[in-house]
Amino acid sequence: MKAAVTVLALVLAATAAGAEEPRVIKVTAKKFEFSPAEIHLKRGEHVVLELTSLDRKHGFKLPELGIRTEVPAGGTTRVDVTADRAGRFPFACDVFCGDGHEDMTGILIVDP
Ligand SMILES: [Cu+2]
Repeated sequence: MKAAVTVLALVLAATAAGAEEPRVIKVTAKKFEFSPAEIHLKRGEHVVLELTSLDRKHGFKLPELGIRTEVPAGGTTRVDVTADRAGRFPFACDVFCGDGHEDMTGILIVDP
């Protein structure tokens, strides 16, 4: 009986831990676009953006939420995002990556 209770406690603990895992949103970066270029989340939701470059080094700047990071060539960078307010927040590559770099933009849409 004691063993059964222990197993149940472990299962409950594992379930609770799983519920706190942030949602991972995979985003690829390449000349000259982010995909998806439109990312949705809910206000207060903790998500992880997993940014992967398919070619060279890129930047990821989302100034209204204070986010700025770089994605190495062929590599992946994870960045935590929790938006405390709803709105439409533009992001852009801020590492010059060639003609067309200026078009490398996207938008994070936070639903209320
Ligand atoms: Cu760029």
